[in-house]
This record gives sequence, C-alpha cells and structure tokens, in this order.
Amino acid sequence: MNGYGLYINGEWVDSLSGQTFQTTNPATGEILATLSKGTEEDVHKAIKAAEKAVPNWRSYPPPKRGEILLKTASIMRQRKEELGELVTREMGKVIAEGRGDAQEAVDFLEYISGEGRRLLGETTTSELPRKFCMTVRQPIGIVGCITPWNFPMAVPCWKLGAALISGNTVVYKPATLTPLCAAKLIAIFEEAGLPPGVLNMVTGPADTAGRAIVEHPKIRAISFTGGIAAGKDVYSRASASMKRVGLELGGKNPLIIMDDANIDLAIEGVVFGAFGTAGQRCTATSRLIVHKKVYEEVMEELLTRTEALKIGDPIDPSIDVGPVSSEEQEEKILKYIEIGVEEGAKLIVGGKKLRGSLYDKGFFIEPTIFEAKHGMRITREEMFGPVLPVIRVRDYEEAVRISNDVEYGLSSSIYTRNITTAYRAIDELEAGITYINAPTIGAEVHLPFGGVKNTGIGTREAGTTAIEEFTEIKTVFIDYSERLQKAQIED
Ligand code: UN1
Repeated sequence: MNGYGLYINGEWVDSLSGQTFQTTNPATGEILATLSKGTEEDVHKAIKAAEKAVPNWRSYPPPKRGEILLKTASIMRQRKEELGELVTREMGKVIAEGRGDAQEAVDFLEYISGEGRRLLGETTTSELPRKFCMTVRQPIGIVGCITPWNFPMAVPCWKLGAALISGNTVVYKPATLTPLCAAKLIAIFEEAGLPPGVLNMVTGPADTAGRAIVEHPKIRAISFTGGIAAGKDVYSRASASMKRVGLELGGKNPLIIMDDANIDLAIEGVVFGAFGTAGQRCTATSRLIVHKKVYEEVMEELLTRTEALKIGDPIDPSIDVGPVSSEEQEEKILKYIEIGVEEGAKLIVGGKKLRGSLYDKGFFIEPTIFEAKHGMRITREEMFGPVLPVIRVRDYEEAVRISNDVEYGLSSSIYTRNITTAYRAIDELEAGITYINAPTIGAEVHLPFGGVKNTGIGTREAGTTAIEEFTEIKTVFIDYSERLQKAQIED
C-alpha cells in the first residue's frame, strides 16, 4: 500500500483511483505521511461494507459495544503522549492542548461506553386497561460522520462513539488537514476489536468523498462539524434523501467583562479563550465586550499579557501559541486583519505574519487585538484565528444586545461578581453554552455541546443528548387484554 490507506470492511486499502495526498506539519512544513485520496467510488465501497455489517452490529448487546469503546479509550489513554504529540505535529496546537485533545477523546469514549447500559427509553401509562406503553431506542442504520481539523481526536470520538454505541455502522471522513490523526484513531478502534465493516474511513476531499457521503441515499444520518457555508451545503444536499442531520457550525463567541468583574481573572480567561489553539476553536473567544468603566484597565493589562505570549513550534512546551493550521487558513486570517484595518478598527497589537528563521517554515500569525465597533465584519464573521476585536459598551443591556446581534450562537461568557447579572445573562445570552466567570472554551464531555441560531439546527453532541443524534425512537404498545381495545373510542 502506498502510505496510509482507506479503512474499509476491516482492511486498509488503497483508493480505487490510486491517488494520494500528503499531510504536513503546519509549524515546520515537514511531510508527515502520504494517504489515499478517497473518491466517490471508494465511498460507495465503504457504504457497501457498512451495510453488510448492520445486522451483526445491531444485534450486539449495547453493553458489549460499550466494552469495545472502553477498550478503545484505554488504549488511547496508554498512548496519550504519542497521540497528543501527533495532534500537535499535524494540527499545530500547543503540546498541552494536543494532550488535552486526546484526553477529551478518552473522556468521551469512557463516558459514552456506559450508555451501553442505559440507552434509556420511557415506560408510561395507557388510557386502556391491560395495555403497556413504552419507547425503545434503535439504531438509525448507516451514518456518515464528517469532522474538522481543529480537534482531530476529540470531535471524531464524540461522533464515532455516540454513533457506535447506538448500534449504527459508520462511514467516516476526517478533515483533509488531519488524516494521520484519523488513521491512528481508526487503528486503535480496530485493535480494540471493532468487527469489520462497522467503522469505515475514507480520507479525501470534501467535494468528492464528503459529498458522496452526504448524498448517498443509504446513509440515513449525517453528523457534521465545520464552517457555516459548508454546513448549509451539507444540510441542503442531505435533505434530498431525507437524512437526519446534526450540525455544529462555529461561533462568534462573546466574552463580556462587567465593571464588577475580577479583572485579572477575566483577562487570563480572555487570553486563553482567544489565543488558545491560535483561536481555532468553534468556541474561541472571538469578541471581547468590555464595560466602559473598566475598559482602559482591561486594555492595558490585556496588551501586556498578549505581548508576553511566546509564539513558535508548538511541540516545545514553553510555547503559548502555535501556527495556524494551513496556508489557506493563514491567508484567510491575514485577509480579515486587512479588512479590520480597512473598516477603521484600531490595531492595538499584532496584525502580522511572523517571518524569519523558524517562522518561515510555518504559518505563524501574531496574536492580534483590534479596538472595534460592533457591526464591522471582524465583529460578525468567524475568523478562526488569533484575532480578537474588542468592543466598548455603556452597560449590561448594551453588552447583551451586541452579543446577540450576530448570526451565530455557540458559546458565550460573562465575568461579573453580581449574581443578578450572572443569572440574567444565563437567561438572555443567545447561545447553546454560557460560562459565568470562565472563558468561552473548555466544554466537558458529559454535558451537551451545540449552538442556537445559524450554529446548528438544534442537535447537541456529547452529554446525555449525544445518543439522540444517532438513535430512532420506537413507540411500543403491548395489549394483554385479549380483546380489541379501541383508543379514543372506548370509554
Ligand atoms: C470545537 O472547537 O469544535 O469547548 C470543539 C471546547 C472544547 C471543544 C471545542 N472542549 O473548547
């Protein structure tokens, strides 16, 4: 085989097209691996394998499915260091976060494996005597999972873990920027004993392999995390075959600092929320909204802390901010910085691509802060990079109004010591997630994750809600009266 293959029916195989592509380290330019470039035909082959595996996997008792997921988690836990390093080398987040990505995958698999002993339905009463009513959860069938590059271990495990425990078979397409992480992950599922055909992986481009998954009528559900334009495309194409769709399409996540906040704590949160993962999280703090009474103090301290950040090869544990993940990302973010300047936002710090020695080999952008006015494009659009617009506000009401005046609604945060303000923010911020006195990032796997407005369509990953995306509910009536009973008609 030419490098890493596709994983279909329990075997590593070349793409039928024979084509390959490479994955590189965004900090150093080093080529990490060659992978098969999957096409529509490969996806069809994977769907056939997934279809063949349906009866067997469906009949596996869910606790047994859970055992395989737990074994997967345990292998990942043992190899956490290696996996964390791989995340850092392929995606570019700093090593502590690379390990965190692997840890989040382990956490979720451990959590969801227990769902094998729940997958709860309901029992309830009947309006008729000697009649029993309940619901049971059943698998959907074959599901498609399409994942982003920014959490190449955690997000795939949220989707694959929930899909598999629910009894579905899967065709999985990882992001083209992080296929090596995906291949290593799949090899661990294989090692843990997942039967052939249950989980199939096709690496390859979105517009061929991805589209084939989204459009194929035998795939009954799609779970997709990515940008808003791609998400809309997935949603409309999937609707042609009436698929169930789960979407998580990012955010423009506000962090509000009120005049009664613990300012040091808030600034520490902003720096982590905005520049952690070089701003490349769906939940990244991508707007800072500051009460005018503490504005000067916040800006001064924020500038000092931002200037102190060390930028470089993320494998070095002393580095705070790594590269952005690709040349395309770099161009897009630099373009947004230009747009910010053109719109009249005031550049406070950063704003440039870093050059010289090590930096020339990778895609490094300085952590950047703008003083901005609400309504500018940099305050509305997801930039997915280390660029933070700051908006000054008169009071709480204005802060919330501005927070909500965007098309997204994933994460949000407010720093305040006033309990009334905190509870009002929980009521009033339009977002799937609200943090009080903590930054917009850092969701935990046993709680639901997802957003409102154009961030999604109401599905939630992780938490107790994870299985909802991947199960059908069947309603069951058992009549043991030995006569025909007529609901709504009999007294
Ligand atoms: C994402 O950015 O797509 O809340 C997921 C967080 C992480 C997950 C982010 N636990 O920041």
